[in-house]
Order: sequence, then C-alpha cells, then structure tokens
Amino acid sequence: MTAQQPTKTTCPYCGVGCGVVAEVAAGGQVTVRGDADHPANFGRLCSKGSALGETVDLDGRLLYPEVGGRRTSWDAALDLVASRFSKTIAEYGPDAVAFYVSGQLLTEDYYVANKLMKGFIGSANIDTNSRLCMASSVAGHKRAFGSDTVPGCYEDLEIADLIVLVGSNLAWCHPVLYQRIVAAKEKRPHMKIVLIDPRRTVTADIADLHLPIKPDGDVALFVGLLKHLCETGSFDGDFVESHTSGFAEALSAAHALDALTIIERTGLSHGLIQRFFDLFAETEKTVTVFSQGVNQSSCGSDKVNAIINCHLATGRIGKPGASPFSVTGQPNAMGGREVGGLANMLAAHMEIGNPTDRERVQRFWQSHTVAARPGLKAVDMFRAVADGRIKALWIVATNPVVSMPDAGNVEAALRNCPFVVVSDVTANTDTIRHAHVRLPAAAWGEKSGTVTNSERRISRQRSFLPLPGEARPDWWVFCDVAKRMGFGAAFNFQSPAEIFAEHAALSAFENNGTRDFDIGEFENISEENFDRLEPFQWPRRAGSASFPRMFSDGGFFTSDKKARFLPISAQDASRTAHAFPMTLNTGRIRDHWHTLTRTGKSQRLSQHYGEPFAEIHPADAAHHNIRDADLVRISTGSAFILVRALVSTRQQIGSIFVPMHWTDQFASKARVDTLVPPVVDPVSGQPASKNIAVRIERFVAEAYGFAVLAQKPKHIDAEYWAIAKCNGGWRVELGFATSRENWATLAAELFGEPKDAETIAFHDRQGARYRFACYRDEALLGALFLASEPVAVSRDWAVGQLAAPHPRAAARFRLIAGRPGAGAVDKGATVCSCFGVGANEIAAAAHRGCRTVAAIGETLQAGTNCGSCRAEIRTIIEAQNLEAAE
Ligand SMILES: Nc1nc2c(c(=O)[nH]1)N[C@H]1C(S)=C(S)[C@@H](COP(=O)(O)OP(=O)(O)OC[C@H]3O[C@@H](n4cnc5c(=O)[nH]c(N)nc54)[C@H](O)[C@@H]3O)O[C@H]1N2
Ligand SMILES: Nc1nc2c(c(=O)[nH]1)N[C@H]1C(S)=C(S)[C@@H](COP(=O)(O)OP(=O)(O)OC[C@H]3O[C@@H](n4cnc5c(=O)[nH]c(N)nc54)[C@H](O)[C@@H]3O)O[C@H]1N2
Ligand code: SF4
Ligand SMILES: [Mo]
Repeated sequence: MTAQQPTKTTCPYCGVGCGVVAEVAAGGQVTVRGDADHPANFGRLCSKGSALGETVDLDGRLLYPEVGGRRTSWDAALDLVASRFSKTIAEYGPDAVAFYVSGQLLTEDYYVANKLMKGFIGSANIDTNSRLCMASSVAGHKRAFGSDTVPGCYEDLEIADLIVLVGSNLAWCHPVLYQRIVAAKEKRPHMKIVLIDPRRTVTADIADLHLPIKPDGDVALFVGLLKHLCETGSFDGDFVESHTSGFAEALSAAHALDALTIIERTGLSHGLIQRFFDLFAETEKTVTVFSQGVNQSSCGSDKVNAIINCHLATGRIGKPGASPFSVTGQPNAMGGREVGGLANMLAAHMEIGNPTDRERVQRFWQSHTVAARPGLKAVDMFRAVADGRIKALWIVATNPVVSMPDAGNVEAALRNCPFVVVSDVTANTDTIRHAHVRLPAAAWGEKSGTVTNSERRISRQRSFLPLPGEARPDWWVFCDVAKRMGFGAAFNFQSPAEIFAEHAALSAFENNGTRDFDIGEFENISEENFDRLEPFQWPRRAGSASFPRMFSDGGFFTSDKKARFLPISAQDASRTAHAFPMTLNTGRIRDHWHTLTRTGKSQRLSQHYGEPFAEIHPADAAHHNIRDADLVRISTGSAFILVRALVSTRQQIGSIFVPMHWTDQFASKARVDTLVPPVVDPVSGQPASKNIAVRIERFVAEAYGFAVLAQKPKHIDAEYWAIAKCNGGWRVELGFATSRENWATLAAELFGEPKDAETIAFHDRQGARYRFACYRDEALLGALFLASEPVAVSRDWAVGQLAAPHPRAAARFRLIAGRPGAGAVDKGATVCSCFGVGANEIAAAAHRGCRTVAAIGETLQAGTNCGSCRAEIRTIIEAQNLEAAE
C-alpha cells in the first residue's frame, strides 16, 4: 500500500462541523488533523476529532448483510426488505411501515430516505433521532420566524460583548466553539459570559456569572427578562413596530409573572437574577446560545420562544454579534431538517400541512402520491410499533434501544415487531441484536456527501478509505430498495453528486424568495465541481452570494414578513414526588459520543471516564449514606440502573447527573434511558430527558473488583460491571452483591483458561482482599483485584502493566499487591487524553510552581493539542493555589 494524498473532509461528530485533513500512511494508518482553511475551526480540533484515526479500524464492524443472524448476499437481503415492506403496505396501508433515521446520515442519504417514504410509499412515518435533539428549536424557530432558520453565525460568538449559554455544556459538547470563545475573550477581556445550567459544568470556568437554575426554570427566567426589558425601556421600539407582531400579548403574559414566582421557579436569588437582567438589558451585542438544557424539556418549545422573544424585543437578531443561536448536536442535524427528515416536515423546508407545498413537491418528484398528513413522531412511532400498528420498521444510523426514552419498552417493541431492519456500521449494538435483517453501512471515511453545521454551512465529507467487506453507503441501499419496490425511475441516482443536485433543484423550485432554504446555485452541479465543493453557507440562490446572517432587517417567512412574539406563561416544572424525590439530569461527557459505538473503540477517549457514573452533591450523598466511589442504584417505579457515585459540588442539591453513553455492550445495567419516561413537549414532541423523578440508594456490595485484561472477556458474571478499552487491552470495574467462597472461578471466567499460562494468587483474609494475575512468559494476560471496599488500586498504573514486560517474580508480586514500586508514579485519572497526562501529574507540576495552563503545557504538554482539557487543568491549578494559600 502506498501513502495517499491528504483528503479534506469534515469531522463526523458534533454540529460544529470542523474541517479535517485525513491522511492514510503507507501502512494503512490513518491520521487526522484540523483543516486550517475550514471556516468552522481554522485548524482547531477537540479530543474526539483528534482521536478519529483510532476509530476507523474494522474491529467490531458489520461487514456483510445478514438475515436471521446468517450472512447472505445483498440481493437476497434487499429483496426481502423490499418485498416485506411492499407486502405490509399492500395488506395494511402505507402507515403500517416506518423509517427511524438519524442526524448522522449525510444529506444525500437522508434526501432519498425521505423521498422514498413521503413521496413514493406515501406515508410520513419517517422520523429521526433529531426529534430527541433539535425538535423544540425547530418548533420555536417556526413559531417565531415562520421558518426553521438559524439567524446567526460562529463569528458572532467572537464579536459579541455578552454570550448567554443556556443549557449548553459548550466546553465538552461544542469544544471548538468553546475554544473560539476562550480565544476571543482573551483578546477582548470585557466580553462577558453567563452560564445558565443547574450544574456548575466545566463550561462555568469561563463564565463571569453562573446561574444554577432549577430544572426547567428557564421559561420563568426569560419571561421575567422580557418584562424587565419592557419596564426599563430597554427594547427596540422601531424593530418591534416594523418587523414583529404580538408584542403586547407577550408582554401581558409576562406581566402575569411576579418577581416572587420568578425566584421560586428559577431557584435563583433576586440579586443574581437582577445582575443577569441588567447585563442583558445594557449589552447590545448579545448572543444567546442554547442547546439540550433548553430543547429536551416538556416545555422546550416555550423555552426557545421565551429566549427568541427577548431577542426580538431588542432587535438583536441576525446582527453582527447579536442573535439567538441554537447550536446543533449531530454533524448533520441541520441537513436532516433541510431535506424534511422529521415526520412533520416536507422536503426543502416545505410544510407537509400545506396543500400547495405538497402538490409542488409531488410535481417535482413526479410521484403518484405524497403523504397527506404528518407522520408519527419518534415516541409515538415506537408506541405504534409496540401496539402493532407499525409492522415493518427500518432503523438507520441510530441506536434507539439506548437513546430513546422509555428504552425498556422500546426494546420490547422491537422484540415483538414482525419485521425489523437495521442499517449500521457496528456488528453488536443494543438495537441491532433485535434486527431480522442487518445491513452493513459504509462508515465515515468510506462514504461521501455533504453535511450542514450549526451556522448553515454545508461542507463535503469525502471518502479516503475503500469500502470494507460488502459495506455500502446508505443512499445506495435506500435507492436499491426503492427500485425493488417498483420506484426505479425516481431513484436512479449514480452518485451523491446527482442526489445533491436534485436536492438543490427542489430547494429552488418555485421558490422566488418565499422559502428560506434555497441552494439553487448548485442545481446543475457536476461530479467534478461536487468533488471540489468548498464549504458555503445557505441560502445560496442561483447567481447570488451566501448570507452569513438573516433577518437583521426583518424579512421573516410569515405571511406578513413579520416575526411573531409568543405569549408564554411559566408553569411549575417540578416533577419530583414523595417516593421519587431526586431529579435525574442526563447528558454528555467530554470524550465520549452517544452510545459508544465509535469513541468506545478508542483507548485514549475511554480514559477520561472509564465507567458510568452519577454525580451527586455531598449533602445528598451524606443523606443517603453514599460515599464517593460507592455503587449507587437509581430507580423509577419500573426500572433501575447501577452506576458509580461521584460526589461533587458541581451538582446542585436534589439533582443527580448521569451520562447517556453507557449501553449493555459496555456495562451491566447503565442504560439511563430505561429511567426516562416518554414525556414530551406538546408542540415539538421532543422528550424531556433532563428532568426525571427518581430515587437513589447505595447499592450494598459485599465485594468490589477491578481487572485489566489483554483479551476482552466473553462473559462477566457480576451484578455491576463496566468495561472500557485501554492501552493493551481492556479494563473492567466490578461489584458483587454477595461475596464468594471461591473467586478463582471468576478469574478463570475473565481470563479464559489460556494454555501455558502461569497464575499467581494472593489472599489476605484480614483485609478480605484477593488478587490474581495471569502471565504467559513475560507478558501479563490479566490481573484481578477484589476487596470488600471500592478497590483502591491506581487504574492508570494497573493498565500500564499490560504493556510492560514482567521478567522478575518481585514485580509480579508487587502487581498482585496492587502497589506501584518505588519510583513508579501514579499518574491519577487521565485529564489530557491527547498526551495521556493524569491529574496527579498536573497537581504535582502545579505544586512545583506551574501556576498557569500555559506553564503546565510547557512542562507536561497537557492541553497543548486539542485544548479540550484546559478548563480541567485550570481547576486543578486553582485547587493547588487554594491549598498553598491555606
Ligand atoms: N463530547 C460530546 N459532544 C457532543 C455529543 C456527545 O455525545 N459527546 N453529542 C452531540 C449532540 S447530538 C448534542 S445534541 C450536543 C448536546 O450538547 P449540550 O446540550 O451542551 O449537552 P448536554 O450534556 O446534553 O446538556 C447540556 C446541559 O444542559 C443542562 N441542563 C439540564 N437541565 C437544564 C435546565 O432545565 N435548564 C438549563 N438551562 N440547563 C439544563 C445540563 O446540566 C447540561 O450541562 O452535543 C454534541 N456534542
Ligand atoms: N437520556 C438521554 N437520552 C438522549 C439524550 C440525552 O441527552 N439524554 N440525547 C439525545 C440526542 S440529542 C441524540 S442526538 C441521541 C443520539 O443517540 P443515537 O443516535 O442512538 O446514538 P449514536 O451512538 O450516535 O448512534 C448512531 C448509530 O449509527 C451507527 N452509524 C455510524 N455511522 C453510520 C453510518 O454512516 N451509517 C449507518 N447506517 N450507521 C452508522 C453507529 O454505529 C450507531 O449505532 O440520543 C438522544 N438520547
Ligand atoms: S468540535 Fe470536536 S467533535 Fe465537534 S466537529 Fe469539531 S473536532 Fe469534531
Ligand atoms: Mo443530539
């Protein structure tokens, strides 16, 4: 194999949409660096983007089509899919089938899926994981602007004087935008940042003001802000008069909310609220960034409109440094909205409820039918699968058994569904295990097309790896099934470029400025020009330039071109009850992506957090007799999970935070969505994944364990286990309800019974500690540490032993004693995953005098590559400074 020319493409993770340059070395090794020319990141990358090269191997890939768990040909698999869908439609009508797709599809994949369902099958039962992600923002935009338009752009974050982050953990979830803000604030120190989040996240470290709001207190806060803007005369009368309607009604709804109720609903002090209100009122250049703390709520759409109301009142919309800004999660959440991938939308930002739009799209597609009404939104769709209304379901590029609310029932629904097709890149997921037909999809690096990021910028994803096994791109699979269902003429695409051209043509079709989404410039794009396509922002009408911002002079997409204020009243959002007194909040961590199918393959990214956890305030922990590192059982009436306790003052009293990432592939019982009830926002249908009433208790374990293993164990028999990739193998955390007479059987189960291996064991009866280690020649095959307390062995050191040679007996005994030898340093929990630097090393360097993040970088390299850990480094330095001052 010879080295290839570098390929410019786009990161497949978050909605920042960073440009990357991928290189394949002669040995096949992939390296990825930031693309200095891409306007989203100008060369920067975060920890996930930097580790992309580690996630493209074929380990764990689904490479061949399977029916009933057996390998088959594409022909046989697709014939079966097409005939079962056609038969179900013939027998029960088009609404008896459904597609559940994903914001991680490319626009071209998405376009053909939507065209097939809405234009040819004739049902709108296509919904997407964007329902769990962006639906409330879409609903809010449409209610206010008449269209789903994001008015601002990334540059606004650098030129604003005030950035209000609402329900966004930008430092971890949109790290390159966070880095851009940090850099801008260093240049313009007067820039202020306000964070509104119940938790004091790492993002709080750059905030001038943190409002630890009560769960779902945001509506009250922003309705209160509107009232304040009015009372202090801080609104833009001209803008309101010329470009909006409904101001008076919105104000009168706001006036119904008195100051005491705002304090009660937000849980914030009068002083904090006033500081925020004054700052907002006096700062013209204000950007309000919002994300899942806003969207994923039973009042998510109202939160969005309460925020937009304040921007409309002040005329701060689509102006340099002044806009409301919904940041999208997935790499192509926006592209999915553009092709109409949600059940209540039609292609190219047209309306499924509008007969003229429906007729226009049908004419353009030259189809015999078009869905006449909106289809089922995700939660209702899985309900319909459960009660048998949907009899054939095709799931593409999403893992709903993990990520949907009511995940236990979602899984049961799939188990009972007569026909489930799953297209995925991964052979084992919690969802694919229920598929009758498994279709191997081409992964990032192998597929080609476009994605749209949070600032409406469309960029190319380009392939640089060959298609492995028999994997095929998703667009090809949809088109092939459409052909087999008899719709060949409309799906005769030979390449993503042809699909993109049709999508562009539809966006411009009879548009004439009536619809926001128009990329008519590209309706005749050639293969060659598609290959060369540079990132650009929409709209891009034929013959005209892009608009970086929209609506600064009105021109909304409502019938009278005016934006709508929405009258909003704030309800009490508390959900806790006597039996379930704690609020469960869920979300993301820095180095993992969703259901771990990709970041779980990287040992670097699995170091930051190696197991599922619950963050608990010390007061709640004490109340429930839970100590740091204990196991904790979190339950609702019908389900429970088991995770590690992390006691932390970042959490507010009464709330706990659990990440969404862990699946049955990586832990015994940590699918947090089994606890999330199917409660949705009534307007958007988006689930409320951040405010769930639960009970917590200490899981009384008689024994705890920790193991490092060169090979992944096939089966683990423990009430609690969590497995993560590490350098040289796997690490496993264990918890047992009851201790065992004979732990040797567990060791045999974990290590297998390798031939020619030498096992040494150690049993300390007094301390109730057992240790096993297993060697072949000088290599450690595995080590197991058990104790009656959470195992206090340095994880980092133990993992390091997998790669180290063990020639001498003394070192072997030191290992089972669980103690680094003299001179061996315990690095502590990994903070910088790019260079593998641990918390203890940073603390020691800070103690020795490195008192800035830059100084730590010079000494240890930590924080000098992607910079995602810089906020955590700062926290460690500050803790050292405090210690020094005491
Ligand atoms: N590392 C990483 N980055 C990612 C992803 C990932 O999996 N991993 N996923 C991507 C995707 S798809 C998405 S959608 C984005 C999500 O990006 P974010 O929305 O930033 O991430 P979350 O952690 O889901 O939630 C954000 C914050 O909302 C807060 N919150 C909870 N309830 C409330 C509330 O009532 N009010 C307010 N104001 N805040 C509240 C939570 O405490 C949390 O800190 O991240 C994207 N980026
Ligand atoms: N409790 C709780 N639940 C949540 C959230 C939360 O904050 N809290 N967040 C919600 C949000 S915002 C989101 S976006 C969802 C995300 O949840 P999911 O979409 O379920 O998560 P992913 O792990 O990204 O799943 C993507 C799947 O597609 C596969 N895949 C990757 N690339 C391709 C491809 O090119 N083609 C095909 N066919 N398959 C591919 C991957 O292997 C993986 O199985 O979770 C939602 N669920
Ligand atoms: S911020 Fe990180 S995850 Fe998001 S697109 Fe950029 S490199 Fe990828
Ligand atoms: Mo998302």
